[in-house]
Amino acid sequence: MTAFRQDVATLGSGWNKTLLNYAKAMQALDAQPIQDRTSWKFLGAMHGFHPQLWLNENLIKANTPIPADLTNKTYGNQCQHGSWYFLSWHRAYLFSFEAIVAAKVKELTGDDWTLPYWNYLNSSDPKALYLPEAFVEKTLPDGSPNPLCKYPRRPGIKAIKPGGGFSLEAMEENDFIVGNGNLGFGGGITGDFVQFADITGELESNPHNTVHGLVGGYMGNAYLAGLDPIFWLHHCNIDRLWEAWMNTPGKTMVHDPLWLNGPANRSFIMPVPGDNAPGVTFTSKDTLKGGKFYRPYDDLSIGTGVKPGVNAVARVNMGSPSKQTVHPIGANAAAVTIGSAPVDSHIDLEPTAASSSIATMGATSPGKAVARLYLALESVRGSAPSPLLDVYVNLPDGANPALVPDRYAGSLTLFGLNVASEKDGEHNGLGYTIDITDLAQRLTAAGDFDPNHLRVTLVPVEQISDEAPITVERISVLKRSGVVT
Ligand SMILES: [Cu+2]
Repeated sequence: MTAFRQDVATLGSGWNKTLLNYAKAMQALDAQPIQDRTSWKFLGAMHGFHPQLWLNENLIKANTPIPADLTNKTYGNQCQHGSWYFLSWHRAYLFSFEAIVAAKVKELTGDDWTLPYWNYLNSSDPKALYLPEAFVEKTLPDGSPNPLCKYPRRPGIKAIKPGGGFSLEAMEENDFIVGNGNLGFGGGITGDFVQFADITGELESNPHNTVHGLVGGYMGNAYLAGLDPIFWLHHCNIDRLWEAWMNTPGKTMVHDPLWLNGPANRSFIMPVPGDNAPGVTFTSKDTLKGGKFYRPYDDLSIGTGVKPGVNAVARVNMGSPSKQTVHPIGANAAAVTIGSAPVDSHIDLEPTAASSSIATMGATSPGKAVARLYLALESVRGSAPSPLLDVYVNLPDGANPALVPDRYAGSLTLFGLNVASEKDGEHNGLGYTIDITDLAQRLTAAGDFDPNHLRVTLVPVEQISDEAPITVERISVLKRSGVVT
């Protein structure tokens, strides 16, 4: 491997050497049986594995022996989502994958190989939203089928086409985990191993989940996503965004031993190159700088929304994350079901807490109380793999949401909802938060914020219908409080 992971856009158009070698290695690994821990399918199944679905998709046959590694709670179904292990687990997953592909490239061509990243939020690159050409070409230069587009995506996709919610806003968050763990950059506290836990971190929600949904096909289903070769370039960029965030002054990483040494009840494990060589177990701290699963990047500024090393805090610092508090200041009365039509839900607020939130939101002087407001969608469940939901606040009666963009709170790609809703006793649906601080300020300025209540409208956009509805157990408003430092 060469030293630094690079932006795929800087490696040359079409079949540059890195992507041609990637294709050759992928083809060879994809031809290996799933019993090999370095096979393409085994690597994909480590993210998510559902035997019946894989059978339906013709990825395995009825008589394919399924390696015990995939079903005995060691290697299979490990991917961590809705959890503070999301970033560390995926970082080690990338490292292991990159080493296995690099070894195959070496064997086939003698070349070194490093996993590149897809810098889709690089505003200085007009082609940033385009999948690299090599991922959409029908054939390799020699005319044979292109393995990099072997598995399905949205039909005809050449570029991702984001709606309103695709952004680097997560990078403005200053804290990996806040207060009791309901909010933050990196996901909710889960001391134990949970493939899909309950609180989605800001970076995971957007751009991570968003890109999974926008590419679609296998990328839109956590049980299949790891099979699409573009998955790895996407996650490489997510990993780079985390690294950029950690290197920016004013950001507070988690130092809890539960995170550093976790999970508590089960070891994460990754395969290494070689024929079923023993895997390597690890904890989150092994993925940090100096750890055995750490890899550096060529650049942490372009397309990341931050300037590592430069003290330019985008958002007022609310003090030590452990001293900040997060409290619900209102919730709706009952679970809501969303089918093919938008659904309104009414939230009664504690008026004093709501008013004080509004009054302190804009605080910037050190020592002053400061607040932010969030909508929390708790225990969201459904059968589809990545439904898309738009969320609005205080829409005027009967208004067409599309015509009232100033009431738009955000979009949620519910990536992994099918996994998180499995009735296996291990899953409880997924939780999401949307920062509505700026929106509440806009509403206040327009005279449309009533501290006694809020109306939330959930608009189904994709993969939500009367036949395949989603349910939201509770919608609450969270007040995050701190002191400007
Ligand atoms: Cu992912």
